[in-house]
Amino acid sequence: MNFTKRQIIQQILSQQSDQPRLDQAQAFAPVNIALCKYWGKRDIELNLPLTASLSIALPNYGTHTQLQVIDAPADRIIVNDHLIDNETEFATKLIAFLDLFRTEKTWHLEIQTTSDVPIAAGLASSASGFSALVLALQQLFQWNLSLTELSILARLGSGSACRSLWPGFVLWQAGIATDGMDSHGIAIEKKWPGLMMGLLIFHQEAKSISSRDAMQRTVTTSQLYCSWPAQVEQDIQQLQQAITLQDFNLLGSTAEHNALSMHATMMSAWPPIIYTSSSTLTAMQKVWSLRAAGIPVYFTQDAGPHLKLLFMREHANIITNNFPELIHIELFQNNQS
Ligand code: 2P0
Repeated sequence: MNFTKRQIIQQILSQQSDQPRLDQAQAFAPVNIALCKYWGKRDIELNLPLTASLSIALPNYGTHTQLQVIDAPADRIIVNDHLIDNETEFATKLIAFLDLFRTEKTWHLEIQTTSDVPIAAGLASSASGFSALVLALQQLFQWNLSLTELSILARLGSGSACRSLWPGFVLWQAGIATDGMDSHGIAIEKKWPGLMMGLLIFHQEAKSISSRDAMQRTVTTSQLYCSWPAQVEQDIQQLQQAITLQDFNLLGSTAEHNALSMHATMMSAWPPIIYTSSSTLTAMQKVWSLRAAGIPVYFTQDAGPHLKLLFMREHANIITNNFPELIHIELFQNNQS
């Protein structure tokens, strides 16, 4: 049986209010970067993945969302202090998601969303955006849903959003249920003081293809895609082992191998999908030269040309010397470690 998003939401909210109980609410959710990627869906409507994935949250980068109930015939959307047209792609997607929660006695909201991700940083903000939104809705409607249930709701907005409800490492288990009730994020409690991520941002034109379309094209046309589930199974095990043992080389090498394997499946899709640019390749070669010189540094790459470097705090200086433009992020800060 195929389920619709609305059926799943009704199931989750069956005992909960369908009307706002407060006038306003606000929430924050972090960006997450996958160390083992989500690439391919078994259900396009519900954003159910073909495989598990595993991510790390960026503590100080994410989306802040404020909701205010308004007496108006439509929602108002304000992004980084600018009112945007409800016909834009961003607004259409957001309003369509809110529509799923509206019943006959309807309500409208002013949604103010700000992102502390640097402009054009190439960090998909939809994951932190949808998770901040469901957290804010929970407050506004005074639901008492668990983070697991909120993760399922966020997944209906954008798959990877289900990993943005927790700090630190998060596993998104693929699940097998057709209604997707077993497909959500699970926090991995282990902290790793000193672990760092560096954002290496290259200039980017508008994306030639969305990750949503790119993953679907890969699943349907790439002969290499059939090798991806086995790769993920091995990589998730290795990442879990690396996190448990705090084995940095195992973590970094698994993440880098996983990202390159994902890009290999895309490159073998037809028409081919190549997000890598000449700047990406130059930076990869620099990472490999540093490793050959004994500096433990690895990269991961998402659906864009930018790289995210993984390294330990003790090597931050030497890495900055080699990549002066790098944005450094402590993944586990003092109050979290
Ligand atoms: C990830 N990406 O695991 C992978 C790696 C991009 C590359 O999740 O269609 O915006 O909304 O479920 O979550 C980006 O895809 O896709 C993504 P939808 P989403 O982070």
